[in-house]
Amino acid sequence: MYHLLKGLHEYLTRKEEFSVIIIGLDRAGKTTLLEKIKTLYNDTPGLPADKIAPTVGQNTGKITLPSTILQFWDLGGQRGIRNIWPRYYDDCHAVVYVIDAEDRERLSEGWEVFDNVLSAPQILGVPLLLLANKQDSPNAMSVEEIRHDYEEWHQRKVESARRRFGEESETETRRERIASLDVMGISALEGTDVRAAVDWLFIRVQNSRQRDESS
Ligand SMILES: Nc1nc2c(ncn2[C@@H]2O[C@H](COP(=O)(O)OP(=O)(O)OP(=O)(O)O)[C@@H](O)[C@H]2O)c(=O)[nH]1
Ligand SMILES: [Mg+2]
Repeated sequence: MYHLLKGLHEYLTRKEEFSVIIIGLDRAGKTTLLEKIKTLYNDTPGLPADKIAPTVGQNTGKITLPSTILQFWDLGGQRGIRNIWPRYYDDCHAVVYVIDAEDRERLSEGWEVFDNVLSAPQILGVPLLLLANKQDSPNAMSVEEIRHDYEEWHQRKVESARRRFGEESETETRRERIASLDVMGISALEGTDVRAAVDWLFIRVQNSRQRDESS
């Protein structure tokens, strides 16, 4: 009887675990975001911003939400180590792509890399959130400006491919994904809207699990 009740209790209180990868160019603020998430959700606070060094490899962090555990993988964004990202694509349930909204000079490099991420077949159906970080800075571009900049960049790319190859390189799925892309503004440093981003992840991983179960 004890084992039966224990089993039932475990079943009712079990938490499903989802993996979320945090990617983006070096200095976008990925580790600052991860550490802020830890501070906001865990009893043990994450590292303060002045103790964070560039990531060589990965950092991890786990938070517990109702019936759900989110396991974060913050991957280094320097050019030479971006090639490790695809190794995480197969097992991830959501992708967070962080943009430094303050660094206008590196925006197109950021879009180039983002475009590569979007073309990975493993994450085609995976929820993807674009975060315009550093909104605390007076020089930061707003969410609308960031979205607009990406759409313009993308349009230029599609047109140049059409001119060069004379054909439509864009698939319907990809077009839909870009049209429905969610962009949110945050300050990882100050924690502004970080909870809203985590709520988005929580809802989207739950929804995609329900879709998987019913298919
Ligand atoms: N003003 C401001 N600065 C930020 C914010 N988030 C991060 N930074 C700063 O941006 C710099 C880079 O932050 P990191 O978190 O190390 O960036 P990263 O994306 O992890 O970089 P890599 O590990 O090299 O890929 C640091 O000086 C941070 O303090 C933010 O929201 N606002
Ligand atoms: Mg880092």
